Amino acid sequence: MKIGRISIFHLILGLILISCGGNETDPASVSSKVSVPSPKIPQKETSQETEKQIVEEQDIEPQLGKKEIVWQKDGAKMALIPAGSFEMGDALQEGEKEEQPVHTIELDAFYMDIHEVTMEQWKKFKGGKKLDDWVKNASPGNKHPVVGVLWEDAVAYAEAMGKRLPTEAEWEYAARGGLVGKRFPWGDENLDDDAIPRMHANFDGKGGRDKWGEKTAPVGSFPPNGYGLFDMAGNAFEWTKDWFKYEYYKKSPRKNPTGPKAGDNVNQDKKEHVIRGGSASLNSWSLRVSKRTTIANNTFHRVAWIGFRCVVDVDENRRPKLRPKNKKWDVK
Ligand SMILES: [Ca+2]
Repeated sequence: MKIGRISIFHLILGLILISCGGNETDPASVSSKVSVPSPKIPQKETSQETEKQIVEEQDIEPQLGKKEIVWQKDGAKMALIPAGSFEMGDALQEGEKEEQPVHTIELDAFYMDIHEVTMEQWKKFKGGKKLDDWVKNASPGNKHPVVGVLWEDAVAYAEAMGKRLPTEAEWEYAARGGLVGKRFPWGDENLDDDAIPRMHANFDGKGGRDKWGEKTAPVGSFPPNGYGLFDMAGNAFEWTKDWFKYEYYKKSPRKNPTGPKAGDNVNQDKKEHVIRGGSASLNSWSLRVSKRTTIANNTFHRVAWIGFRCVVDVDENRRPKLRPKNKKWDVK
């Protein structure tokens, strides 16, 4: 397996990272209302209670059947990922053992953030709390993806916004963008020659459209995939909801799998969650859409480039489901 460069600098960054974090969510200050950009609200005299109800109904109804919505709470654009089935895993049989066996998965529809959560969104969530210098160095600007995020903090953000993290299966299905059995979100071209991958993703080094060495690019700097999702390959690694277990694919349920009950001990006898998509710090091998990654064996340097994006469930009418405040996402 090929991995990116490891340096003392990265190891220091990683050590700094594991000493920070913590859940600073203020659930009382959030809601889970969604809306389109300019919902029309009837101008008529009503009681406050009735008016609130009308506003919420007006906000939600226009979302029906829309391929893209704007999530009110964090301003994120979200794309509808249609219900369907796909072959999960490494159909090209070129990757790691944990990417096998290829197995059929059926998923309900959901909405997914079209971009990784940005520094700007993260700063608002954290109440302007100062970010570590190394995070600002890796993602130098508000439109860059937030990185250096612990899984627990990503979950806290998602819950505060009335969203959740994607399962590993949802992530791969969405990243494939409707393509079947391909290596990357855009197709199969060139694994060893970086020329084409650099037209589609920010990974270690520069060239073509990739103007960013090991730093992240502003979200949306490369073309979207077939579902309108940007940066599913490269830029920031993305947390998924699932624990990392090497042999999970042998036992995964077919319909809406939510990962194993517990992961393998991969990081100095610690369990870790799955990260997906590769990052600005690793090479094109990690951009493969079936590649499963975790923070294994003290490779903390990878944590520096971990961000995330969120999803929202939809009901049978493809309408976003509102998540009650303070309700923990139950994966059972
Ligand atoms: Ca790059």
